[in-house]
Amino acid sequence: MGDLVQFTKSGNVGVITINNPPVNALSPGVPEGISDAIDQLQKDDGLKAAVLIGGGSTFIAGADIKELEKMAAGKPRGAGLLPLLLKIEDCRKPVVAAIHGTALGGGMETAMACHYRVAVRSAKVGQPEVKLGIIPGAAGTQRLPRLAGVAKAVEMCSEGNPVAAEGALRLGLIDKLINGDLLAGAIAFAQELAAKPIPKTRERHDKLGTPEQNAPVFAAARENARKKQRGLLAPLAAIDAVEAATKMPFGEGCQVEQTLFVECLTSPQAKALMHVFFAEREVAKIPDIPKDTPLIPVKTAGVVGAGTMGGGISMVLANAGIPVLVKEADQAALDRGTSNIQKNYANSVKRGRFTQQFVDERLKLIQPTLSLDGFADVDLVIEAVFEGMALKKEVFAQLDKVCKPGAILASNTSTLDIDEIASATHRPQFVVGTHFFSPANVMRLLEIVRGKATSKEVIATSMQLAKKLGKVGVLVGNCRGFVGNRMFHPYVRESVFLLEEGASVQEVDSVLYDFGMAMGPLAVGDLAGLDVGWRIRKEYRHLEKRGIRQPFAGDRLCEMGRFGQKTGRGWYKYDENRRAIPDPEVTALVRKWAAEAKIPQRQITREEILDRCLYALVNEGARILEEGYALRPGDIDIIYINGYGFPAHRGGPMWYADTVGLKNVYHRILEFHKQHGELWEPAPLLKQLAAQGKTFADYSMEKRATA
Ligand code: 3H9
Repeated sequence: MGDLVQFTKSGNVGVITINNPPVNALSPGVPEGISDAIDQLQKDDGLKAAVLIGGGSTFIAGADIKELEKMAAGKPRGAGLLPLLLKIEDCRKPVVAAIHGTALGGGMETAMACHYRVAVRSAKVGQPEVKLGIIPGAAGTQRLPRLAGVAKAVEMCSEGNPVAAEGALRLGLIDKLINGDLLAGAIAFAQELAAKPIPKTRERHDKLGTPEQNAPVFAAARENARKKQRGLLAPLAAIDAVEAATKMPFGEGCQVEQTLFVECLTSPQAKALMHVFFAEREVAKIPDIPKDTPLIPVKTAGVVGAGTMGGGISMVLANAGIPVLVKEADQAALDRGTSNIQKNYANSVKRGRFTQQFVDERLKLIQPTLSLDGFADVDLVIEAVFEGMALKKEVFAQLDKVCKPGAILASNTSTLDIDEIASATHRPQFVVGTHFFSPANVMRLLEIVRGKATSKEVIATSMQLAKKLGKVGVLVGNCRGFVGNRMFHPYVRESVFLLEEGASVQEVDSVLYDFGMAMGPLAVGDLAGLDVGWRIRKEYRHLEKRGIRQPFAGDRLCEMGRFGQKTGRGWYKYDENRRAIPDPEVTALVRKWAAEAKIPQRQITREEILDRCLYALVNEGARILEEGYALRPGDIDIIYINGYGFPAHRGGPMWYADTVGLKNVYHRILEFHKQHGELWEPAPLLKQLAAQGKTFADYSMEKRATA
């Protein structure tokens, strides 16, 4: 049976324990071990039933995604899990799945092939495969509708979200909740089964509905998937597979599922999403910061600035249960900030995200103030004042005087030099950048900026805090714009250049939207406020090299007071519901300005729009990587997916470049270099990898090997 699965006895109940830490994935050896255990159970006349349970903190969290990655890359596939699950289901003695932690994917499929399922209250069950670009591949789409009904099965398989144990009990996915010790409860439950039937999920039909009942469920699910999971193949495939369960016998349904599973598994989307899964976990690993680095307890916090960012950050802290003082300079600004926080929470209640009780408790944790007095006791301060170096330094000098020794002093700057900010204090080792993305209470990304003196403890604490706040923390180096905004700058630059050369606002935005970006770059500018970039460009104009083309149309709009959504006009016009309407005036103005600047006008293809915008990201990303401001290409991908609306099913900009082929990307950049000059100078790392026929992923692997 190997080390991964143990078979023991407790009276007349066999106990099959899976021990494959950390999540008991169904890695090679686990299915074989379970199969051997079922053989032993059948053979042993002293045993009446069995419990299948996970050792450690969880039941089975699914197939081993590393193995799936290998299959996706062409490794021949074995028999899969299906035969084992039939063997469990056909066992002549009842098998009870005892669930704690999570039963996900193949784990859920295994549990559904057992005859009964019991769980602790904190357990969760689900079919999250679509999040990896695949669908359940071991009859999950066939057994789930038989247990939970068609509508719930369609939802769970196409959206991928787990269900908590109590909900699963109501659905019939779980037969009993166990209070107290799970194994003891499951054994007691198994002992009661001797006189009971041994139900086979695959033989149940009572919840499969009629064609008339099911047709609207499938139609609505497809419409929903097309809208909310735009461009993704797996959700639609999952719906097709569940539909097959309602239309054909179990065995045939499984064949349909298999065909769709393999189609999804071998698609570029699955490869990209599996990359994202592992990259998201790898960002937490920082080579020079060991896992056991001591953490600074963060029990209380202060936020300086109650504007959009400060207010959002205060909510994020309060949502994680951390009491927070929010400081503003004057009463009017403080009142505005407090009222915005209240409005945001009220909206969350309206949308069903939070209960009123949760919000009331959070609001009690947020304490507005006009002075820094209370800041003497807090463990962490996040500064979120206006983006200007002089002001930030003034705030940090005050914090240095007021805050207790050992408090973390963080800046929410999005572009400024964290070392210069730290120089205003006598404790630069406690200064760190925590760059939240707007709206801070919604966006998952948190760039954690490492200054040259930032201590390992402060970095480790910031990374852990990100997790506690429900964010993905990514460590970045201290360069202008850090990683995300440094790359965003050339991306937006190209989008405006394209306008100035003859493309329309809608053309540029629609190409990137159709690629899968949450919004086109120009619509993003309008949302964020065109004045933000304009102010930064003015501050840094002295650093621009003379004679190099700079985009100007956005700045001209700002000069006219068109700042985007907040002024009702930017690249688009906005109606009272903030819906974007194309504005012919902008087209005419850009044409006029381009003529004055003698920029030749031409027809621009969709392909050029896409390549110019995306390769601008990739080229800058390659520089950042080579200069060491991002640890890995995967870190850049995670930043772009979680902070900039890059489609996860494309894997992030660096992964996307790998899929296009770095040689192709490099040659296209060379063309742009020839046409548009210095701004398109290929990054040396890109040039090198293209010449070697390598990918960013190869580069990352080699770096890891030599670290
Ligand atoms: C599937 O089952 C297909 C089926 O239909 C069958 C077809 C035949 N495999 O997230 P964490 C690693 S598809 C391999 O930080 P948490 C993870 O990389 C699968 N490795 O912990 C990390 O490694 P490291 C369907 C896995 O407590 C470590 O475990 N199932 C797997 O925050 C800890 O992970 C899923 O999609 C795996 N399946 O969250 C579930 N899972 O320490 C995917 C985790 O080296 N997993 N690892 O960085 C999860 O959602 C979360 O990991 C879980 C725990 C909720 C379980």
